[in-house]
Amino acid sequence: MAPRSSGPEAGRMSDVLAALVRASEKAANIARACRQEALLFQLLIEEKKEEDKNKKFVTDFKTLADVLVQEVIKHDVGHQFPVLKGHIFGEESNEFTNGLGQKICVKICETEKETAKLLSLVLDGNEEAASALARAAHQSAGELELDTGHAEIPPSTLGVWVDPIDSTLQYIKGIGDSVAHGGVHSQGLQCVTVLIGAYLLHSGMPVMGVVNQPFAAQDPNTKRWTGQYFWGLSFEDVKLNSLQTTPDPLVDSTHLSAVLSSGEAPSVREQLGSACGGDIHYAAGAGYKCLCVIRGLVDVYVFSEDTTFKWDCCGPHAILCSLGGGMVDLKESLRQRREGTSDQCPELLYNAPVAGAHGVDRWANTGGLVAFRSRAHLERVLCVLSSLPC
Ligand code: 2IP
Ligand code: CA
Repeated sequence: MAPRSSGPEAGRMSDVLAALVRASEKAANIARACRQEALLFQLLIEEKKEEDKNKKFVTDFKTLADVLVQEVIKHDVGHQFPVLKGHIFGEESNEFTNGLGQKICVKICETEKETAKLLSLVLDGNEEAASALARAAHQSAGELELDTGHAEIPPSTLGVWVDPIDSTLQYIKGIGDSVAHGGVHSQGLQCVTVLIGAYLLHSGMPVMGVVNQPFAAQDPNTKRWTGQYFWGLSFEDVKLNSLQTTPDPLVDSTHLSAVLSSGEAPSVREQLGSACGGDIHYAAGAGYKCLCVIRGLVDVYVFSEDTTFKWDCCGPHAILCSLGGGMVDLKESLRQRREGTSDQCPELLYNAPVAGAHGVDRWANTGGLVAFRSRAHLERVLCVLSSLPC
């Protein structure tokens, strides 16, 4: 595929966004391919190294699928927009150690054959599995045109955060028959998402995002899964998304519904539980919980802990902004209100690491978050949680 942009500064926003959506579709294809072949899937699990460990899980998993998906996204987006190459960041390191103790950097090569050869080193010589993965990595995701008008943005001003497979635990568990309550799945493959978000390097504000749900529905007969994706763009006055809904000016903020992590602090669960009068859900996956807000299944996603990261939020955040909502730092918002320094809530930003932090914690959302579509709901949450220590 020839690069589409004519120069480093060329770039209709729709072309960049289409590249992100296409990459997410390819990622979703790989995620499905790995999951649907049990033997292949078993081969892919490797434990995370100490530094990279999400401290929340006793055992977290890094899968080759995860790494491969991230490399495919980097490769495809970087190929189309070469200036973005050094600005695509993700959760995973691409270094693997095989059974012989050899360190191998997983990457997408020029040809499918070369990629298969490299992958077979990671897979201790399992050429069949390596070829299957390489095939998925080199398959075209098809053409895609997005009509987002003529807004332009130089790709060189953008950074990109990628979470190749959010909710890895659900991906590994592979539960296919979870039942949704109020449209929300508490667990299962439906909670798995591919998250890609672009932000402005200078300000850290998110501008474009894709949330791809590879396992949205399963055919009861064939057991094959189909996915769906949602995108959004929010740059200056341009606000567009694939949901085709307009923000409702008459939001009923007296009623509140929320989705929380099952690991949420008891006090937050209690306070929000009573404010929501029972309309509260618990679900796996930071990306999936954001998707529940984006789709209007719940009003807010609140998280008071520090175990979400920039790659979990950037893509969904851009979509929420395109809907007139946003994603703010919970504790910083509460603190500024308490001190009377500002009643503007600080949005999460994506361009600066946490000072003094190491490993993945450099990119943690340390003050927790509130994801919302309407400011009225955000206000309500801050009011309900006003006594939370911050
Ligand atoms: C995880 C994943 C978890 C989430 C955690 C994220 O990302 O989304 O599900 O915890 O915050 O960092 P919870 O489900 O309790 O909200 P990953 O699966 O990519 O490690
Ligand atoms: Ca994640």
